[in-house]
Amino acid sequence: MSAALIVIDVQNDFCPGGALAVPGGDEVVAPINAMMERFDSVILTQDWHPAGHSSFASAHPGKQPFDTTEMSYGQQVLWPDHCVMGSAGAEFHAGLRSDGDLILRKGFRPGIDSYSAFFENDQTTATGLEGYLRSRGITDLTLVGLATDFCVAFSAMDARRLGFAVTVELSACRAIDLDGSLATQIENMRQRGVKFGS
Ligand code: VGL
Ligand code: ZN
Repeated sequence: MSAALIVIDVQNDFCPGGALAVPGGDEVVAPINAMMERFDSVILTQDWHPAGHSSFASAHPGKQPFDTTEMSYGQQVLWPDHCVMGSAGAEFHAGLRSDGDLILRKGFRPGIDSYSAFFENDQTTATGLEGYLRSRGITDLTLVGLATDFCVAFSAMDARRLGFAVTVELSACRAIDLDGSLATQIENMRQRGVKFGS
């Protein structure tokens, strides 16, 4: 058994003062740093969008942030512009240890969003993370970071679908909670066999 800590999107734009601030987003930094020692491997992800990305409300005339739209791959929430590649908002929170083994970027294709660290929102375009984990013999994943009900949840459920053992450490996650999405996604994760840490 080999275990990895996967740190999802602990970036300035998801922290207080950022473009898509998650309430208490910066509170995850200290517990995540403390957890890193306990894992064989630490992997960090970055939400990484080109300017004008199709998940931005600003790219859809007449739409406001948090409206939804229909994309070729299904329904998509439209977000404020965030995590534009190379911008300060896309950088990791300055207090986060970022000396992990792998930094994986996602969401860089203009026409498709990617909440999950494994597959983009069409559920088929792979990021390559599965191959990285398998070729290193990693079987058990603990997920932490932002946001619980979007990128953490989608990553956790994809990981279960791929056969990994998955724990989400909720004390080191914070949620956006759009229209009850936190409770919905906790239940979805539970049904798919995701375990929850304290
Ligand atoms: C995320 C919304 C848009 C996340 C990323 O990291 O949970 N949420 N892009
Ligand atoms: Zn995004």
